[in-house]
Amino acid sequence: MTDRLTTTEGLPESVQRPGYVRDARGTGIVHIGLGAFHKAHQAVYTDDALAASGGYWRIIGVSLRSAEPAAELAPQNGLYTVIARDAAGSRARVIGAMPGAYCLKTQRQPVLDALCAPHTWIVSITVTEKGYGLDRATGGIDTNHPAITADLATPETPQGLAGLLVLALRQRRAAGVPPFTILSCDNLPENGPLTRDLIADLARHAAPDLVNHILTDVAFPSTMVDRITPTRRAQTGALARQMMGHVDAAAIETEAFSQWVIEDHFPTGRPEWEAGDAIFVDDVRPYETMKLRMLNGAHSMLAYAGFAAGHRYVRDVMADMALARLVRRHLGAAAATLPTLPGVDFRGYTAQLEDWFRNPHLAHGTCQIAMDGSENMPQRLFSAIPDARQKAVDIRAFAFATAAWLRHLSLSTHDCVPYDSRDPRKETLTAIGFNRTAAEIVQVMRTADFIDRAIADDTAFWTEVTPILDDMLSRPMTEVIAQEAS
Ligand code: CS2
Repeated sequence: MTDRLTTTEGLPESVQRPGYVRDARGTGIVHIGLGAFHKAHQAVYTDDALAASGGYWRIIGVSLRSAEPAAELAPQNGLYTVIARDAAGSRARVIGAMPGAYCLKTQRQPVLDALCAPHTWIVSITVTEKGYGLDRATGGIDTNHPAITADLATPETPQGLAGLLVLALRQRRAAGVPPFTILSCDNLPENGPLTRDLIADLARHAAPDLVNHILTDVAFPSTMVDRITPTRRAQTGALARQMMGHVDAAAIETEAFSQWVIEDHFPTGRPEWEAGDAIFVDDVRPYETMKLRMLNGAHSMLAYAGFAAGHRYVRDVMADMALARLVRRHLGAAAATLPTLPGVDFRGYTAQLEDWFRNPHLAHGTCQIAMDGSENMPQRLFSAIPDARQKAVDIRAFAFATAAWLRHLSLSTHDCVPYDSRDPRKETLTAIGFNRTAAEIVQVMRTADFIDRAIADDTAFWTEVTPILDDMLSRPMTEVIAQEAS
């Protein structure tokens, strides 16, 4: 029987391992949201930083609800393998940046102790868009979000991100410990200020005397993060065992490319993430808008259309010539809505994105990307429309992507095979999208509270969406795609 990965001793030569003595490095970061993405991204940059210049920057991982990520890491001394896959092959790297991890739901006190420790200088976050509990219309808390409701009712035992941060900041202040810097790494526009306003709004209700402290003393740098990281599949374990000679229950697969653009505003210090090629800038926004509209926007379009056309993975979508053409059209339209970005060539970026999407070694599920549309579509798709209007860019690509999303809400393929929708607004969306005509769906969707008023009122846009949706609901998606691409 193969042993569990517990040490970096004796691993095959080909495996990259931490370039520092793990136990000599203390912890300085608490990371909330212990999914594959964090393990493939920020933790890797931190590993590079620790190897390059040391510092007390190891990471305590926290998942809010699932006990699994911490349980997987515990018997492995926090070690896990990142397998980067592309045409050049598969490369395994053991990450040592995370000595331990906890689950808030089952291990509340150790989580609070870690957040309140004076040596915790950064709290980073990847809880996905739906984890914030954000009311998009106000930029404050969504009082219907289950975690926000819970945290307002019982602020001393928070369950969600905002409640946890407010309590930790409150306890730190009471103990005379300066606040940590809060670093959102989710695909949300202006994720720094967005997180600040959310936390401040929760405090307004739960701890009013903390609001000023949050707004004036806590730093919230913005970031743009990028690394395509599918959820773990059954074969990931077998691959890890083959490459490492050990069982690694926490192994993940990811693409070889990785990017991190960070606003350099860390009054409480930070690791030398430049060592992993992170880029520090004064203003992240142009990068973030580019990534959200191009990579993530095209991802959403190809996931909704590709899923309905029977494509399981992104690589299958890219092998469908008609759909690949629509991906290119979408990328072109999204790029045309953006302001120029010095040093960035959108055509080159488009070619790179197509290459990453084609990666035959990555099993990135269309059903994975097709989750949480109500949280994703605003910044990925809808935000481009006013700019498209202003720059006289054809909105057809955005109308097609929107129709594909709305078609997904019908919860049944053209052959009447049912599937489930995964979205925090599932009930509302099902009521909108199930068993209705295209015109009815569009009409109701335009009144939804998560759609920006300017977009909802753009009648010409919705007039373009309706016949495409009608087609998608009445004909096989492959036919609709072929016609659209011709
Ligand atoms: C994807 C992203 O699942 C999705 O919605 O669009 O997770 C995407 O893979 C990452 O943002 C890439 O950095």
